[in-house]
Amino acid sequence: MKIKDKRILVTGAAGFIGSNLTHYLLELGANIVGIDNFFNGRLENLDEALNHKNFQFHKGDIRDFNFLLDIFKDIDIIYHEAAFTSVPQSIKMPESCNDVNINGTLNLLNASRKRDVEKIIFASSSAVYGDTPTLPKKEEMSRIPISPYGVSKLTCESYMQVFHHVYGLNTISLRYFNVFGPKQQDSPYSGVIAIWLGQIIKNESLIIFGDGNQSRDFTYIKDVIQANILAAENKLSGEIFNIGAGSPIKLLDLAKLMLKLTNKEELGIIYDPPRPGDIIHSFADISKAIEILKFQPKYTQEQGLRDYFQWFCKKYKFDLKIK
Ligand code: UD2
Repeated sequence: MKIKDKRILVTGAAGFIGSNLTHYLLELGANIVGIDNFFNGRLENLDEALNHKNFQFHKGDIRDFNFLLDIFKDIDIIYHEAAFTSVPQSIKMPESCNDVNINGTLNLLNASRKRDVEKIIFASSSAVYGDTPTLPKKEEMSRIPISPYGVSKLTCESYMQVFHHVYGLNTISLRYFNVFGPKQQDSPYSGVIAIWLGQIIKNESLIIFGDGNQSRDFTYIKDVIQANILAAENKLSGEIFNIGAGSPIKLLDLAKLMLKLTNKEELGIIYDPPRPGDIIHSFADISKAIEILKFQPKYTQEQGLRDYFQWFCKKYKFDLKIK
């Protein structure tokens, strides 16, 4: 199957991952239908796509079944990136997280069945593992989420598998590990790298929640896109894959690295209390994706950070001296 010949629906197309995916797929020559309700997404993220002849955009919500049926015309593949994405926000608003992530995903699956969609690739999360002590995380290990967000992603994975087994729909879930890169927004509910870059730009100290010994397997967006293309081209269905860099970094080391790369070491670090619902360590075993999907991450965290900072400076005309 060649993805460039396909008609693809991207949910959450104006969000961080959805918009990066949309632009890449357009470059490949695919036809894209993008949807977003602008809860997290921003039209600005779709700048270069909006005038593209192969791109159609519809504002709407995945919880609206009739909206989905209307726009599901000859869709071959769905990349389901629309989500309630923030762990701390899910702790404040568990019902909203449940509604968007679980009910929205179920709606999408039902609409896909009705319209004979070939394949759905679902954006899951390493949050499904929770804080179980064994590292690195392998797909078959126990999953004990510790936030409503984690519960919602785990439930959606189960729905992906059930729709594969019961209705014969082709589904794949990709468990993303802390994705970062261009178009990630600096907001209190965004990923830490985008927040810290915002602090660097404003010449503020970087704020670490906790002692900075927690670690994450930060994964560059371009590697996540690679995984999504491979997942669409693979014939397997009902499967789940970890998608990470496979190399964890402590938050304190990440903060120091970001300050060093931007020549802003003088800004320093401030420690705030730990965040409730935070996982301590997260680290992906990506051998299944390497073996079956032929996934091969190309960016170390340092390379990813450089690429991201360079994009940011060009886009927003900031003059950071990147090392
Ligand atoms: C990220 C994703 C989530 C999910 C998860 C997978 C975002 C917003 N969230 O959640 O969708 O896929 O990964 O595990 O992308 N931190 C600070 N200072 C800050 C902000 C955060 O120290 O200003 C810490 C935070 O306490 C945590 C770590 O940085 O220990 C990562 O936080 P995050 O919000 O970037 O990502 P996470 O792992 O909660």
